[in-house]
Amino acid sequence: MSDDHSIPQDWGAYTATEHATWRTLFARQQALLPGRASGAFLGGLSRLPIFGEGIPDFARLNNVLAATNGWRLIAVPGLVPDAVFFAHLANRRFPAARFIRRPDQMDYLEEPDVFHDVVGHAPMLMLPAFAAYMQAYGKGGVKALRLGALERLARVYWYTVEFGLVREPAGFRIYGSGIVSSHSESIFCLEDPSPHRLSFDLRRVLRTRYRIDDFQECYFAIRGFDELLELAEIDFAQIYRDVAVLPDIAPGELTDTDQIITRGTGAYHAGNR
Ligand code: HBI
Ligand code: FE
Repeated sequence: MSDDHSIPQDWGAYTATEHATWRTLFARQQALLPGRASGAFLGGLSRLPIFGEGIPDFARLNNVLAATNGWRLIAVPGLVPDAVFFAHLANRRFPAARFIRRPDQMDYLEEPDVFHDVVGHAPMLMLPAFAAYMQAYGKGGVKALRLGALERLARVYWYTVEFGLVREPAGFRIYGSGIVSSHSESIFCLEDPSPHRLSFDLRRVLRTRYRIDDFQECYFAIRGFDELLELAEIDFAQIYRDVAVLPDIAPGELTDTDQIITRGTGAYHAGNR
């Protein structure tokens, strides 16, 4: 492993079982995502050489990603340190895990694998506004580390890149990678009465804790991808100072100023505590 934590993908070394895991995961999402995932996501996916047969070769994906918005996937063993992660994003390199989950982890795993990283993240990198937002997040991450604001900035990533919804003319749609790569959450986030759905608000999101071990209790919907592009142009330093004096908000909590789209019942998590 080099300093930037990259490793060769070594596509030829994937086993038949690993390709079969991909096929199962991909077929499930292919059946679910039309009508649930955003047009930007579905369009990006259709233009990439990502298919149902097996784990894609990053070199082939990179030919298309690089020619479109200058992004590339680089293979990594798994989670990389924050500073390394941000440095890659700032240079339009997305670190994608090489490994795929075991057959007994089809429905749930905490650490991102190649299915999550490729199916979840690569399609959105085909959209110019999103491609710019991700790079800005990398640059912002480097600054947040210096300002001691990483925990807050990470919430923005979580509630947009990983678990974001977007308003489309026909209704709310998914663009968050953590949702589009999850069979159960693709349904839960849009259809279950339990979670809150709120309009995205930067200061609100910077204060909102999140759970990494279960469905989200709150989803934030953007008006469109221009809203993310606007975030990419803001200087967060003053905003960090503003929110530093305000209390954090629990994942399932509502506040007086929330722009509520649907108020959740909280029933799912109440039954799972
Ligand atoms: N590493 N490979 C990988 N993928 C991630 O999504 C990732 C990471 N390291 C750090 C990280 N995410 C987050 O902690 C930051 O977004 C805050
Ligand atoms: Fe992710």
